[in-house]
Amino acid sequence: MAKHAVEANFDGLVGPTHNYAGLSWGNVASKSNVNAVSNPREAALQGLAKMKRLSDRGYVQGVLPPHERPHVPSLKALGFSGTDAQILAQAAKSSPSIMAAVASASSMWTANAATVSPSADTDDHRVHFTPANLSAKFHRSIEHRVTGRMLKSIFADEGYFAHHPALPSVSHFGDEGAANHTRLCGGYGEPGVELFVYGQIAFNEQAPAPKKYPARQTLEASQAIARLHGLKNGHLVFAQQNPAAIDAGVFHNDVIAVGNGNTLFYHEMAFLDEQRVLSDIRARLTGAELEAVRVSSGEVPIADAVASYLFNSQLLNTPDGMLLAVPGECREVPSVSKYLDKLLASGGPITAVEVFDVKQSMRNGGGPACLRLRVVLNDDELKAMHRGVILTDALYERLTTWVEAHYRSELSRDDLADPMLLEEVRKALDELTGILGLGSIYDFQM
Ligand code: SUG
Repeated sequence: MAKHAVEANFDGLVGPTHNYAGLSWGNVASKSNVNAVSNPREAALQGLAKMKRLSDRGYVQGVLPPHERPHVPSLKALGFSGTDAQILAQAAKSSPSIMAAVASASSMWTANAATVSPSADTDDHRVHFTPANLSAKFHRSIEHRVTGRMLKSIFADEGYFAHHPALPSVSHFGDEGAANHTRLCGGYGEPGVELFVYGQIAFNEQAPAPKKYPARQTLEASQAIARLHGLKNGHLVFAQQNPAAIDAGVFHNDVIAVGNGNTLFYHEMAFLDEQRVLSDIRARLTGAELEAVRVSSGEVPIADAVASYLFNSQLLNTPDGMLLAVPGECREVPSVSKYLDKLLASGGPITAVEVFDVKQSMRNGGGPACLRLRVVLNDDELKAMHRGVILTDALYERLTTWVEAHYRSELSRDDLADPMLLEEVRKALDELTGILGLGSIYDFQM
């Protein structure tokens, strides 16, 4: 019999080095805001406010801490040497792009942290985690080791949780985690269908692929994760992302589709073979009929979907239906705002729309859905995990005070190599692991 389960959302707490460095070719917002001055304090407070609102609504809300940035061990591995201050100065002088990459706060987008398969789907009935290698971008490829440590520390009980290392970090196995993975199901505790969306087939040069921007996820990576997680065929659908969408700035599937329960909300340009995707899901979904909420290009042109991040919304169960938690930009793009009004009047599965302000993150191409990693947990698993990262009123207050004490309100590219910034970050993170009860997870703590 299916066990009672919930979807817990783990948001990445925005780190003290949040900045706009234009590091992500193919991500339109990242490129268009390059060198803008960021406000890390505001970014972290916006993220915390989002978490608090959802936690107040009764959703299980967790926090994943930021990574240590600038990451001096990555600079050492690239041949920079001396004291930390000398290493930062050398890197800033000779390789400003490398310096910016190791200072990025990109771990905030925890939809890319890992792929997670709930125990109701896996062979051994444990929850499986694989940190994403994020090999498409250097600044993100340095996240997975620490992400793995965090996940192991939070989900430590091997009786319930299984952890795999990231896939080999080469383009053939490029893996972007849950941003390209959606689960559809009747109830969270029932076996579901895991939809893996890939941008290209690495070992088949003839297969369709984008022409302008890179495809970050490969079929081979998605298949490897499915094998590692012990997912049977009956639970699996692999679908190719439409290369034209990637070339229009849809660098992850979660910029053009989001699923929850039996509902898939997507743009008509999301998949290369839309009808096959729908019929494959329908053939496997048990305990519910698929509700496909399709948005046409006539209603929302793809450029507007990318500009507003309509599909990078969180789709959440409510007592009366489903809530779409959208970024504020959705009400600023006329076609999208009009569409949302129509959606609400349609009597479909999505019954509420609420706006969340995550502008600081949005300017780097990260909407509400990018900022969270979904982990479906049954009651026993929820009890077994480390509870210190679950947001309560007290933890929210504590984290807000912590941000206000440690974060700068302005950061530009020239500040990234400031040795004082590194010191501030380490002091703040050391305190944070204490607040969250996580033990030593950072390189500087080892
Ligand atoms: O990987 N932006 C991130 C945004 C990730 C969004 N995640 C999801 N869609 N799930 C990326 O492109 C920009 C950093 C900079 O340019 O400074 C950046 O890494």
